[in-house]
Amino acid sequence: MLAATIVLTVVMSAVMVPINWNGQGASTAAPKIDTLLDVMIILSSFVFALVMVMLFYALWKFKAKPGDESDGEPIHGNTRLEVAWTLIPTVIVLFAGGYSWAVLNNIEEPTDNPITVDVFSQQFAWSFGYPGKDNAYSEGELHVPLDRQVHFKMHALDVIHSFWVPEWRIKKDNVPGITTTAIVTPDKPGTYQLICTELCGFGHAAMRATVVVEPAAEFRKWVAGLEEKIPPPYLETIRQGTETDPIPVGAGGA
Ligand SMILES: [Cu+2]
Repeated sequence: MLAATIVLTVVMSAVMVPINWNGQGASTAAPKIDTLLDVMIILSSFVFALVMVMLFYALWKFKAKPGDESDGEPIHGNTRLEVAWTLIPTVIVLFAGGYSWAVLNNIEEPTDNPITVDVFSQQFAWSFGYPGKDNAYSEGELHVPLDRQVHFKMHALDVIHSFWVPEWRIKKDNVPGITTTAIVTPDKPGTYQLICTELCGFGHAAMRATVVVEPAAEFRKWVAGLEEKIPPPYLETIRQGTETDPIPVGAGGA
């Protein structure tokens, strides 16, 4: 049975691990999260294989003979089996939890000079506030510098939304009344899409914004050219939001 379980685990992992489930990666977190997913696939394959092998073994081994109409034997527990089916899942879940925790700690490790960008979400649009110029503000288009850690401070103006750029792998809820933080270091220049991934109303499916990752000099030029300022009610939202991020973050200069 153990041999069959191992063979099935290896076959399923060999089919599923090479698939690029998350698509292109464009942040320092992406390869770490993709590796985490691969490890979870292997663990899940093992659990699935174990259950299937035991199921089919039982079907074959304990099949009733033709004409046998008698009741099954009553079963009064099996200590060894019960210890095994408690211990194995406990070890797997603790390992998965510990490993995920370590990855999250690693990808959220603050660097020396992060930049802070405010994210405002509302039905059904995104807008952004930048440091470096007095409350510079853009709607529907987010620019960030390449290879520099960005701390996105999330402010929901009405209902819950969720910030997701698939290439960065990070997803974070925007919740009215509190300020949540997503930490990302984009490491590939290009244009991406910010997608709302929390069903927030009728226009949810269209709640997207363009994300441009560009070298620092171009980013500074772009922010300097912004004419609009963060609207006063939005500044009030920032002031009133309860900070949930334990890491003290100053307004990083551009
Ligand atoms: Cu939405």
